[in-house]
Amino acid sequence: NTDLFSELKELVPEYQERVKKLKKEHGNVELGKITVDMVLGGMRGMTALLWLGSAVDPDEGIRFRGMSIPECQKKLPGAFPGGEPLPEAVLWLLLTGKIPSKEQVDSLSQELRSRATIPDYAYKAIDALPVSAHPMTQFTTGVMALQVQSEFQKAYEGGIAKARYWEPTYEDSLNLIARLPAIAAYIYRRKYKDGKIIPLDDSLDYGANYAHMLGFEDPEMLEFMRLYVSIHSDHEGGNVSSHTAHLVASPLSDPYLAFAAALNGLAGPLHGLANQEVLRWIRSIVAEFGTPNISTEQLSDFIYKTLNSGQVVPGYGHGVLRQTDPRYTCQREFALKHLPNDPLFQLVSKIKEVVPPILTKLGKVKNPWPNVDAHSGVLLNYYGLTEENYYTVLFGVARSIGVAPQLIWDRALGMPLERPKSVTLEKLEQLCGKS
Ligand code: NMX
Ligand code: MLT
Repeated sequence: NTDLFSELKELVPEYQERVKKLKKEHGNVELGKITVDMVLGGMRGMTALLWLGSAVDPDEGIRFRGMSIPECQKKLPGAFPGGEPLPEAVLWLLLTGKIPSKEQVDSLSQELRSRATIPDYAYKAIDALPVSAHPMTQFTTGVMALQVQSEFQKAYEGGIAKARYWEPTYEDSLNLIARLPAIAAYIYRRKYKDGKIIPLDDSLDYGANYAHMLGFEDPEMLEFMRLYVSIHSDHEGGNVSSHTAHLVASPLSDPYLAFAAALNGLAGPLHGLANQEVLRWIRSIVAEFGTPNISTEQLSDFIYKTLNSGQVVPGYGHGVLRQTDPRYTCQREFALKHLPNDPLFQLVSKIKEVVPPILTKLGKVKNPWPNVDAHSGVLLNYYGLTEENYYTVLFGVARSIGVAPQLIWDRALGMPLERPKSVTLEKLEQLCGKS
């Protein structure tokens, strides 16, 4: 079956049955305790969300439908034999739990291209903002303009039955994923280049087409974009952007509304904006010493200067991970293969040696190791995408591939409106025996 919708349609009854059985037979099984620390500590460690596509192990990192990044690199189709996994293949995997064939992936590539028409008013909505607006502000504006074409909203207004909600959600999701690269590329070219739109190339896959529309043609950059989009797609359900999308979609807000909200969370410097902050920070190191080729002592002094001024070291630490992020590692492997002598890559490697012991010494940082954002910027910079304020937009395009499958499943499984209980400070004190 080369049609993703048909493949999914076959799976829906089976998944619905599994969820029904769990609710009926095991609804009272306890998954853990809720402590005061969890309520005051950003809900860390609280298992409270169903997320089908991926799960993060604190030590091993992300698995997409049970597959590690190296396994995905081995088993998912690439643009050529041995190439990086195609984002379309990741989308197929996350949505269906099945490894797609090359034919299935090619058919999905074609389908995404055929859905990628951008209404003129979406460009105009972006044009209404000053060019100086942050790329993420322009991006959410563009996504909100795309919402005008929501199939879910139309179907709901037309009285669609609940059992079929997932179908227009699928339509919106695929349209959203298909249209994001063109919107994102428009913002890049408007803000940093000549403003001219580079049309989609019908011979290219999703990741390569995004690079192409940004204005890049180097096959190595195209290949890096495939890897970049694939590894940034999903990071289980609790990260701010994915959790936000799921929450906002729960009262039946359509995928555009939910994803625009997700992007607003991604734009925070402790989440997706960290990739921008990392390159800015690396550049400030180079500016301070006049060269990227600095000693361990100089680097150590600079890190302490950052910490002593009350800032975090961007690209280090994580809410769940307790080891080096495998998304960092695969980018490092890519860099070792393609740009081993790049001075900024060498600086990134040095930072990885010097930062963790310093963060560990602080005694409060739970994870001193690098995350995904510690590496992406130097690779993008090497291939000519030097404007770091744009980096979170790339992350945002990729995140749609992780978020959308769950929104479709949320509707297929009839997931309810999300509404957890909160507690007042007085009540919390009372519960702790401090009346
Ligand atoms: N540099 C300095 N201090 C840090 C760092 C860091 N990289 N990471 C954690 N800490 C501090 C943190 O600010 C907190 O301090 P305080 O108690 O004074 O408020 C303390 O260590 C304990 O924090 P953790 O429990 O280790 O981390 P938490 O789960 O709260 O936060 C992050 C996780 C990712 C927000 C945090 O590690 C951070 O701010 N990192 C830098 C920003 C970053 O790289 N974010 C990107 C995450 C990945 N992504 O793409 O989303
Ligand atoms: C992500 O990819 O969403 C980040 O690593 C943050 C997270 O998982 O909390």
